[in-house]
Amino acid sequence: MLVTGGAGFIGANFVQQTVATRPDVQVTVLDALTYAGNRASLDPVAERIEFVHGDIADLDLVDNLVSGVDAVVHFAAESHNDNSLAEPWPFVQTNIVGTYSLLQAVRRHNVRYHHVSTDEVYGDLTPDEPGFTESTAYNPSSPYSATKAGSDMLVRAWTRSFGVRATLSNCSNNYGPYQHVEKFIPRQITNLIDGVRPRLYGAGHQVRDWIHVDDHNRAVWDILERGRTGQTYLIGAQGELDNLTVVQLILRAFDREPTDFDHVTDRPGHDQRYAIDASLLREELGWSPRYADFRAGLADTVAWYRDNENWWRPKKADTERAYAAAGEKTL
Ligand code: NAD
Ligand code: TDX
Repeated sequence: MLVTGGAGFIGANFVQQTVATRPDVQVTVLDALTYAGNRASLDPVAERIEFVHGDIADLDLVDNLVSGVDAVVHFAAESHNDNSLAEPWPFVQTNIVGTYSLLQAVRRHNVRYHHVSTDEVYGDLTPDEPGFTESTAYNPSSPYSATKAGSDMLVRAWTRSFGVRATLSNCSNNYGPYQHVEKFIPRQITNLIDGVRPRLYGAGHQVRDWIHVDDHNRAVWDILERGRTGQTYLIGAQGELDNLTVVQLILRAFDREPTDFDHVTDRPGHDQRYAIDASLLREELGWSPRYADFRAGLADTVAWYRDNENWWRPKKADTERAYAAAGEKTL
């Protein structure tokens, strides 16, 4: 199996889960080791996998790697909304051109392909609307979500026009170990470890539908093994919480007062609410989340960041400098 983006957050957890639970699967990781990639996230399985340092948009490299595998699971992406607002070009290049490169290779070699995508392609919801389903119309808001939407459309077209054996999944917000400190939950946990107050965009009323990364990755395996070709599956664990509540749960884990955070500049075009209806995945493939309790999963995640400072420390100062350079200010 070729796993792209295997040195990133979800990809590294996928590779670790795969090595632990499926000893018959041989994994090759292809990762460009951008600012978001970290070889150390694969240290626990380094002896059990092959690692290739390279770009998914490199057509010859990708063609060569794909020719030797039975399946491709495509996680590699530029993944952070705030970065896509500051500089959109890498998102177009990696998310769209990179996906094109993989699709051409799986088409040529008739290799099974699974495409990992996001619920953000559907835009956002008002408080009363039902959750996204597989038939919700695409309506992306940010350069990040627009390029993910574009990549999904390429997959659909290559499936219909060229018979590529592809499945797609669109998942909600993930949390868990090995997530980059630019993202909401690890940023606040590592701020608190450093004695810095959490940073909440605007009033914090935006809602995200949280899922533990291991539950996401078990769903990816279910789809890979039993999903229907051409089908999209939404992945979510009924984990809707507003950002203010999440910050206050993190503060509680550090025995700090619930008001001990700062409101900072809001994100332009900030999506208000995401929510997933995962009925198809649950009913057709029998998937259900193991981390039904967000508070327990969050406690594990806080413990992981406390225990693994060596992993995140090298990225922390640069990340905070980038937020300051982008103009983030306390309100
Ligand atoms: P991440 O930013 O942590 O990791 C991305 C990885 O891709 C990094 O290791 C990076 O080095 C690699 N990469 C980037 N550009 C590359 C290129 N051109 N060639 C090869 N490798 C490259 O991202 P993540 O949070 O693990 O997200 C993984 C996938 O899951 C993405 O496709 C993302 O859109 C999707 N997703 C993420 C979430 C979430 O909450 N994080 C939710 C739903 C879907
Ligand atoms: O410091 C912060 N303060 C804050 O209030 C940060 C970094 C974020 N936020 C808010 C913005 C969002 O409403 O928290 C929420 C979550 O922010 P992110 O972690 O940046 O995630 P989001 O923009 O929702 O996108 C994530 O989920 C979908 C991933 O980064 C995407 O890759 C995935 O597709």
